[in-house]
Amino acid sequence: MYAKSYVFFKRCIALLSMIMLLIVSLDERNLPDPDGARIIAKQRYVLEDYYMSNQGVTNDGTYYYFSGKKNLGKADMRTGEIFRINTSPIPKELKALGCDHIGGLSCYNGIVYAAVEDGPEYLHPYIVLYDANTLEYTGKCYELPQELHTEGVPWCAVDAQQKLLYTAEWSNATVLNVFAIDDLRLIKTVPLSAPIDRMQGGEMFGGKLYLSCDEENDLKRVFSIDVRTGDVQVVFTRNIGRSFEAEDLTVYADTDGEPVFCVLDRGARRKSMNLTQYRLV
Ligand SMILES: [Ca+2]
Repeated sequence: MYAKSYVFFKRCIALLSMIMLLIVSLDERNLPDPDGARIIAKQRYVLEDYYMSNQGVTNDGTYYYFSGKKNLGKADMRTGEIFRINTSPIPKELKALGCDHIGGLSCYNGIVYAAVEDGPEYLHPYIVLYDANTLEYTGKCYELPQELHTEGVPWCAVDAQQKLLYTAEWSNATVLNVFAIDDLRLIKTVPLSAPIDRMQGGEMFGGKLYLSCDEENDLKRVFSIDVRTGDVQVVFTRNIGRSFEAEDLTVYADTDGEPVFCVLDRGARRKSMNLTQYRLV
C-alpha cells in the first residue's frame, strides 16, 4: 500500500514538473538574444529544486553548488540534476543572531564559502564555510565588518590564485572589499572606476572578477572588475527583461580554456530558476 502511494506521489510530482517546465519555456520563447555572448545551454529548475537553487551558484569543475535562502544543494554539472541537499545549513549560533538568508556561493579547495546575512537591519554579515562533499557546516564562520556591508553580504567570490575573498556593498558599491582566505581578515579595499548597482553574485576567472547584476532594466548585464586596479567593464548584455530576477553566477573553463558563464535567474513567475550558460562572441 505504502509502495503504491509512493509511486503515485512520484508520478504526480513528475507530471506537475513537466507542466511547469512547459509553461516556463512558453514564457521564454520570445526572449531577445544576448549581446556580446551566445547561449549554449539552459537548465531549468522547478518545485523543490527551485527552493534549492534560487540564490547562489558556484562550481568545482565537477559539481554545481546551489543555495536557496535557507538551503544548500549539489548537482552533477553534466546533467544539472540536484542529488544532495542540506535543508538546515545555517549554524545555530548565527540563527540566534537573526541570520536567516544564504546568498551567493564560491568554492575553493573542497570548501563552499557562503554569504549569510540577517535582516532587516543587516547587523551581522557572515561568511560560512561548508564541506563541499557533504554540504555540512565545517564549524568555521567569520563575521565581516558591518560598516562595509550596510545592506548585508549578498555574495562572495574566492580568488584561488591570490588566496583572497572578495565582497562589496549590494548596491551603489564604490569599493571592492579584499579579505585573506585563511582567516577572512580585511586586507584592503580597492576603489572601483564606476559604482555598480544590485550585485547578486560573482566568481573569479582568469584574474578578473565577474558579476551578475539585477539591474532595474531589461539588460541584466554581466560586469567585470580588475581586482588589482578596480577597473569596471561591461562583459556582455543578457537582455532577459526586467520580469526576471538575476541572481548569482559561476564560471568554468571549456575544453579550449575559454570561460563559460553560468548565470542563475529567477523566472518571470518566481516559480522557476534558470541556469543559463553563455560563451563570449
Ligand atoms: Ca558564485
